[in-house]
Amino acid sequence: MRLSKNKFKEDLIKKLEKERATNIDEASELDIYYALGSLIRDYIAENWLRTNEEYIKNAKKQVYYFSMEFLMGKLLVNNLMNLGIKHICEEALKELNMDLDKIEELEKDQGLGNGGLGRLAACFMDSMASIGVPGHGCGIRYRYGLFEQRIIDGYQVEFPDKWLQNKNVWEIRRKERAVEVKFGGNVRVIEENGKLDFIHENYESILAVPYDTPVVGYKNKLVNTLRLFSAEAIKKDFDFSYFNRGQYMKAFEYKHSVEAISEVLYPNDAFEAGRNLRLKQEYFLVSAGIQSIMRTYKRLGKSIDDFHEYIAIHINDTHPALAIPELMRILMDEEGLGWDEAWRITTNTISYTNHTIMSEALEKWDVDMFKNLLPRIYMIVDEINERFCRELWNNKYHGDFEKICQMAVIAHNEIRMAHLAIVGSHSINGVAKLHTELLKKQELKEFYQYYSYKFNNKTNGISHRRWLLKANPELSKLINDTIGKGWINLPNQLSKLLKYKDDPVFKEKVHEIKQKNKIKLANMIREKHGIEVDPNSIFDIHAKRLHEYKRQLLNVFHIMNLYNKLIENPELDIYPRTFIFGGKAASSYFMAKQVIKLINTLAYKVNNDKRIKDKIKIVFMENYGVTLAEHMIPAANVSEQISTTTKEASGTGNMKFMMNGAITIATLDGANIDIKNAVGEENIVIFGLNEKEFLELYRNGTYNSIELCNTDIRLKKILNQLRGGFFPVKDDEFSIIYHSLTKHNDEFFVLKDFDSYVKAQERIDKLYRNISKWTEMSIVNIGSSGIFSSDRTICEYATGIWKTNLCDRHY
Ligand code: 8GP
Repeated sequence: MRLSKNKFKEDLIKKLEKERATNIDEASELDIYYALGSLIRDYIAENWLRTNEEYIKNAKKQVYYFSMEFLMGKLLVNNLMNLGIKHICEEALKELNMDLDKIEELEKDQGLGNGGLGRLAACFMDSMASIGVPGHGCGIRYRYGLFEQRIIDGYQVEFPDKWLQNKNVWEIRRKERAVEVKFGGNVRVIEENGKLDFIHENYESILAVPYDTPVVGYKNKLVNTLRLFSAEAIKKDFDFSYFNRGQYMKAFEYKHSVEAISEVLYPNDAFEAGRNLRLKQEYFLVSAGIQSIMRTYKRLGKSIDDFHEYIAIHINDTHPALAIPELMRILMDEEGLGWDEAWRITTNTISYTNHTIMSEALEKWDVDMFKNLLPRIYMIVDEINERFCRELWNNKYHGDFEKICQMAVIAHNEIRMAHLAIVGSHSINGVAKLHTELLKKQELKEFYQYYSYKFNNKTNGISHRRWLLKANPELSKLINDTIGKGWINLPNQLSKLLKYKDDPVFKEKVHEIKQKNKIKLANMIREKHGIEVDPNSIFDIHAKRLHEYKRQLLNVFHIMNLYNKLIENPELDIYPRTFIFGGKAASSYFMAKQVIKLINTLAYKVNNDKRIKDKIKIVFMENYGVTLAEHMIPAANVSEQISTTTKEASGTGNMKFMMNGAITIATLDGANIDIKNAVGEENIVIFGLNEKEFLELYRNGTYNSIELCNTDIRLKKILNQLRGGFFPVKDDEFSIIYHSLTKHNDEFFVLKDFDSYVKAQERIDKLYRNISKWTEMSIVNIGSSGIFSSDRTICEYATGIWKTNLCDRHY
């Protein structure tokens, strides 16, 4: 947008006066933050309104991205950037003796997600708006996002994330657009003129109130919407009859039970069976979302028969899979369509992404619980199952009960959400080539054989605007100065950097910027954790959710081995290294939490051992989230992407790190493979079992972890150290880790890949000594990262799945 610095200052001062009743001399940083937020929203408003009007007027096909998680992070600077006024704002604030970075710190992260899946949804929001796809997010406005992690005595301790404690300047509450969501009760079936009517009665009604947040496209005047629903009681806030009798708890029970639905995000990155509240949340989201879409659709004045021509609904994993029976319900019970017509529309509207093959994440609901909570929806799911099983019987598997039972939507008294999602949608995609192949060949093999035409791959991507332009302003400036600004709209243009990989001046600048980013992170580490780290050491970063398959433990064992070697020989020639970790463990995942304790215990021991002369340092950074990632990633030299092969569906952190010039140490898993193909083998460090070797070993069952330990003295020593005496903790503190690797035969092949990993780390050590060569590799990584922009991914979804207006950009 066009705006002068003076006009901006004027507007800001007016806002301060009007909304904060203060003037520029008296204003606190918080006053400035609120005034700024409100001002930016004003700037956005006109385009937001116009975008919506235009969508309606031109009846453009709309995409609704349904997700239980949106990990948006902070929005202030992102919005300024996308409006094209960040520079003006910075300058204006400077003249007023304020600093935008400081103001930004006051904004709370919108942390409504666990990890990869939620952050992907946020990157997709940015890309849809920026490349011009009419796409909106649909989610839950949890009052508490993912817990705040603090490390106390080395342990993770969870605290509520009160992100809404202060006003959220970005959202607009739209009470008048609230819809009712119904739970429980019973369904009465009436037959009239040969037609069945389903009357849902005795239900409990809950109000779903939308809060809309604008999603601003990059300098294109387009503003999409992220709509998050909050649960509210319909009739009464509290029950006076109880209140008057002094039964205060009882008086508020109803209100609290309703609000519980949107109270807190489940802090799990896997499925937690048997949680009635979670099922409630899932239905709450889809019912509210689809009813609100219906309303918008009605305004178009189009026939209900053409619904799928104008609306695409995408479900982010199976969590919103009840969108299928809910859309069926509305089309049949409210719009009066017959089953076949409703089914045609539903399956053509809905598409589904699978994000993991980890079986613990596969959602299954107990039939009785489901039936009680959602009686009408259950009837529809039951009918979907009946029809699907009949179809299988008639078309392909006549008499094959076992196969049909294997594929059924309901079996063994459980509803299988993945099966429902596959049967009820027209597209199923994995998130990286290997992952999609595994879905086809293994996890969903039967479905692929039956519905091969539905399966496709959409390799993940990240918003290069957030993860490079915003997170790494100095590098972005250098890129602009070198190849122009075209890459911001066309990220593939980053490849123009490749011709500078040998240019000494450019290399020197890239190196300098990395150093500066490292110094900033080192300062942050000192301030937050009181640990002194050397910015000239290699910054080796492992940041993601804690999970056994992500193998933070393998990283720890490598460090323990290095430490053991240094104790034996303090003169050992290793390049100084700072190992930095970040990540949260699910609050119920004891093993993962013990790994955090182990990292911190090791950190304490290593960091305080004078004998090793600061050659290695370890830091566990507290409360990893979007904002912390924005500080850590630009400072990384080494990116740890070391999951057990086949387990990481894609990974997106891997893309963020490479885009910022880190060299990846990786297994051939998920999108690491695609990164390797993009940068070439010589610009990434690969180790470990590949997919074939892994599957073979897994299947033939010959792996014996104890035997391996007995033959590798390094491992033997490390495992012994876990058992007691070595760390200042009680002897059985790490017994769960010890047993997982021995008694339970090392399910994730930590020990198996250890030797290969150590060698790969030795290669990193050697490579870094030649800083000129290293920087060249770094530039190749940055220059090859364009295809990992979510602009490319969204373009593929839009053309391949949603069939919305085509992207006119070339990726
Ligand atoms: C993650 C995958 O683990 C990761 O590889 C991928 O990059 C990311 O999704 C985006 O596609 N999966 C999840 O976060 C996930 O399955 N979470 C749900 C269980 C909550």
